[in-house]
Amino acid sequence: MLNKKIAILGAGPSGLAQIRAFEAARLAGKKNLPEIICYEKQADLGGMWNYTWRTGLDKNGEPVHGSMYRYLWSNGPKECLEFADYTFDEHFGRAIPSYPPRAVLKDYIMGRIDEEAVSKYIRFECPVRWVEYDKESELFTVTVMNHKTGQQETDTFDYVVVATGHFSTPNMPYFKGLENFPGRVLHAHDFRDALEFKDKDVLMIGSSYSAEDIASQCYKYGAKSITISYRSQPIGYEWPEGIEERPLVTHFEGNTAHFSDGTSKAYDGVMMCTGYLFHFPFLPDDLRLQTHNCLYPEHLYKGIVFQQNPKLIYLGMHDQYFTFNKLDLQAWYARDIMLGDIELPNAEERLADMKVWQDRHQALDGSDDQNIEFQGDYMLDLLAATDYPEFPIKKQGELFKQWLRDKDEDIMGFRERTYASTITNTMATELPKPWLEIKDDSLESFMSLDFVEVTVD
Ligand code: FAD
Ligand code: NA7
Repeated sequence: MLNKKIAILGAGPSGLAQIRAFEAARLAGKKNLPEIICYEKQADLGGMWNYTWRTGLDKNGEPVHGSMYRYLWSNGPKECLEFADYTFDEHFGRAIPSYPPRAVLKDYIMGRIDEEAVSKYIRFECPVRWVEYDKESELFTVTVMNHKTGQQETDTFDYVVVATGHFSTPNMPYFKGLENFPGRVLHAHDFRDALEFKDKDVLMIGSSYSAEDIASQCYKYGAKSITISYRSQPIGYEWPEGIEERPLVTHFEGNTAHFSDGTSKAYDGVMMCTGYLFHFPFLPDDLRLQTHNCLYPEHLYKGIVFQQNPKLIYLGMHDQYFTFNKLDLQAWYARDIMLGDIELPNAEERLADMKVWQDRHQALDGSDDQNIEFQGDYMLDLLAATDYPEFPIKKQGELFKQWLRDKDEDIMGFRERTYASTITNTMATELPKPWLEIKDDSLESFMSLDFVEVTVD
C-alpha cells in the first residue's frame, strides 16, 4: 500500500510544528509515515516572526505576509510559551529577562528546529494558488506557483493542513472623509518603524493588542501625541501623558478627526489597528473556514479538524494567549488523527463535542481570567490524547493572569517584570534599565545588556 501524502500550507510556527510532530514520530521508530510536502510563500521559515521591511507586495508580487514591526518585543512573558523539551536555559545557557524582543524570541523558537531536517520537506517561494477535493478519489489537488522555476505545479494529497496564519490580511474599515485626509493612512499590518511618527500627532483606531502595543512603541520613539479611538471599550490602562483614549471616530474633515463624544483633533497620520481577516483565497467555498478572531472558531472539531471535510486540518486559528506550545499540541493531535492513532469520531459525535466547547465559549464572561482558563483546558484536552511531553499548562495560565495584573499596574513598565520558569524554575533576570530607554532591539544588542540577577527569598 502506498504511503499517505500530506500537504502542509505554510512554514510558520504552526506548519513547522506539524513537520516536527511527524519528525518526532519518525525518530521514535514509527513506520509507514506519510510523505510530506510543505508549501511556503516566503523564502524562509519562521512565518510571522520573519521581520520584513517590505509592505504591499513581496519580490514575487505576492502579498507580504509579515505584520511585525521593528522594536517589537514579546507582548507576553516568555515563561508562558516555554517548551517542555527545549527550555530557555538550554538555548541561551543563562537566565534572560521575561520579555525579549522579537529577534531573541525567534532565535529561541528556531533554535529547537533542526533546520536541515525540516527544510527538506519545504518548497520555498511556492504560494498555494488553489486546493480542490475530489469526493470519488478522496484526494485533494493542490496547485502552487513555484516562483523559483516560474512554473505552476500540481500534486495530489490525502490530507491538507492549512497553517497560513490569520494575522496578515488587514481588516480595513472606512470612515467618512478619509479619502481627503492629507497624511498617511495605514493599517497596523503595514506599520514598520515608530520613528515615522516621531514628533507627529497620530490616531489609532481599535483597542486591542495592536493598538496597545503600537501606541506604546510610538510613545517610546517620540510621537508628539497618540489618540486611541475605541469602538466598544477603551483599553483602560493608566496611560502616560501623551497617550489618550477617545470613543469612535465618526468622520474626518481634512486632517481633523471627529469623535462620537463631540470632540475633535487634527492628526498627521491615521493607523487602523482594527484586526485581521481570515483570508484563504486558495480555498473553495466548501473547504473554507469562515470565522473571526475568537477563542474557539466554529466548524473545527478539537479546534483543528474541519467538520465538513475531516481530511482538512486547520492549525493556529484561535485567538491567542498561549501560542507556540498550543500550536505544538494541535499539531501532535492532528498528526495522530492523520496516522489513525486517534480514531476520528463520526460527524454527529464531533458535532456534540464541538457543542460542549462552543457552549462553554459562549458562556465566558469576557474576563481574561476566564479566557485563559478556557484556553488552558482546551490544551489539556489535546495533551491528554497524545504523547506530547507534559508541561504545566495551569501554572503558565497563572503567569498569564499575573502578566495582565502587571500590565494594569504599569503599562509602560510591565516588560521590566520577571517570572520564574514553570519548567526549570529559573528566575528571569531584570533589564538593566527601563524598557522605555532600551531602543535597540537587535539580538546582539539585547544579549550584550548587563542583565541583573533577581534574588528570590
Ligand atoms: P504565521 O506565523 O502567520 O505563519 C503562516 C505562514 O504561512 C507564513 O510563513 C506565510 O508566509 C505562509 N503562507 C501564507 N499564505 C500562504 C500561501 N498562500 N501559500 C503558502 N504559504 C503561505 N505571538 C506570541 O507568542 N508572542 C508575541 O509577542 C506575538 N506578537 C505578535 C505581534 C504581531 C504584530 C502579530 C501579527 C502576531 C504576534 N504573535 C505573537 C502571534 C503570531 O502570529 C504567532 O506567534 C505565530 O506566528 C502563529 O504562527 P502560524 O504558523 O499559525 O502563522
Ligand atoms: P484584534 O485583537 O482582532 O482586535 C481588533 C480591534 O479592532 C478590536 O479592538 C476591534 O474593536 C477593533 N475594530 C475592528 N473593526 C473595527 C471598526 N470597524 N471600527 C473600529 N474598531 C474596529 O486585532 P489586533 O490586531 O489588535 O491583534 C491581533 C494579533 O496581532 C494579536 O494576537 C497580537 O498578538 C498581534 P471591538 O473591540 O471588536 O469593538
